[in-house]
Amino acid sequence: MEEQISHIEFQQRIDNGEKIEPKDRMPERYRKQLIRMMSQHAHSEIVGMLPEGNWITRAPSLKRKMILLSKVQDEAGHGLYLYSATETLGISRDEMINQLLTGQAKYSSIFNYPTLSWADVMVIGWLVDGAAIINQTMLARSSYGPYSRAMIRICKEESFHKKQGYEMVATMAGGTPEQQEMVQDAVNRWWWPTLMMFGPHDNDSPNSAELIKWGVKSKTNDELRQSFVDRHVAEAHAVGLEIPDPDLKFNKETGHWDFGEIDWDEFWSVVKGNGPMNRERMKARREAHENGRWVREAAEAYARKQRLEEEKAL
Ligand code: BYC
Repeated sequence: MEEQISHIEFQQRIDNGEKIEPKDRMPERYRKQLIRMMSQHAHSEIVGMLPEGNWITRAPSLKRKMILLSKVQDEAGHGLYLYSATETLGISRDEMINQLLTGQAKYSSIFNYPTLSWADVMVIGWLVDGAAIINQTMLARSSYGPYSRAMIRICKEESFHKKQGYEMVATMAGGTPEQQEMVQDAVNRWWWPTLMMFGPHDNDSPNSAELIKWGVKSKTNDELRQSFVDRHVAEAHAVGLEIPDPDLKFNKETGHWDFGEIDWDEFWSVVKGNGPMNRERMKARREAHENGRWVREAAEAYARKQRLEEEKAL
């Protein structure tokens, strides 16, 4: 009964728009759902450094190299804010990393596709960061204080990433026929995987109803996907690019773009670990974790030494 009352009180706080803070009482299921979603989000930021990181040494100019380096570094920062925010729910960073490296935790499907040309870097900035910001602007209003605050800063940076991606796309789309072909090819390969980032259709999304009830999400997967399509079709057409979807059609009655069906078999295959780059991505993360072991051990040894010295001085 007591548990039931606390559930009602908790729901009232959510319905009143109050933020839930780490030391507040919360249903165990709310805590678990947040750990699942926030840790997956953190992993996505870190694994998401790999596809673009692949082009840092081959950027076409010093200016582009510096921009790309900063962008990839920003993604690392996003991962770190999100791991810290998730730690406030009572899980350690070690446990989260272990869940990623042993395949128990997911990360976004989008990062399991290869970056075949420099144009992929531009299109990731435009489409992938563009999708991320639509989703994350919603999450900046999430009911869990540390998650929503982390999102505010992340959204500012993602917004800049998207602008730089679109600026590069627009430049290349206005270039030579070869450059136009290269950027169109990248759009053709990234469009559908980007639509998949928003997750399964609402009818097939087991977590959405609960997350919406608790104010973690305020829009459904399909609503966010539609906002993304509406915004990005207009941006593509503005620079003369085509969207690779024969069913794409403006619907005057709804005021939205209708679009074709996503290949859900491909989506689930990637989510289950069988996408084009899943194995390489996990191998890279495992190696990075092993190669960084000495740094973690050295930092721990230094912290121990500092503590002992502080104790001696007391
Ligand atoms: N990929 O019930 P559903 C970035 C899973 S990185 C893989 O709808 P939910 C960037 C889902 O986890 C930022 N799995 O779930 C970085 C669930 O499985 P579990 C990326 C997916 O939680 C570098 C099952 O399918 N953004 O911006 O209501 C460079 C059923 O789904 C995916 C985030 O991480 C997917 N795409 O909604 C550039 C956003 N979709 O966990 C850019 C934070 C679904 O029950 N996350 N699944 O085993 C979210 O907003 C939500 O968790 C999702 C899924 C929309 C992803």
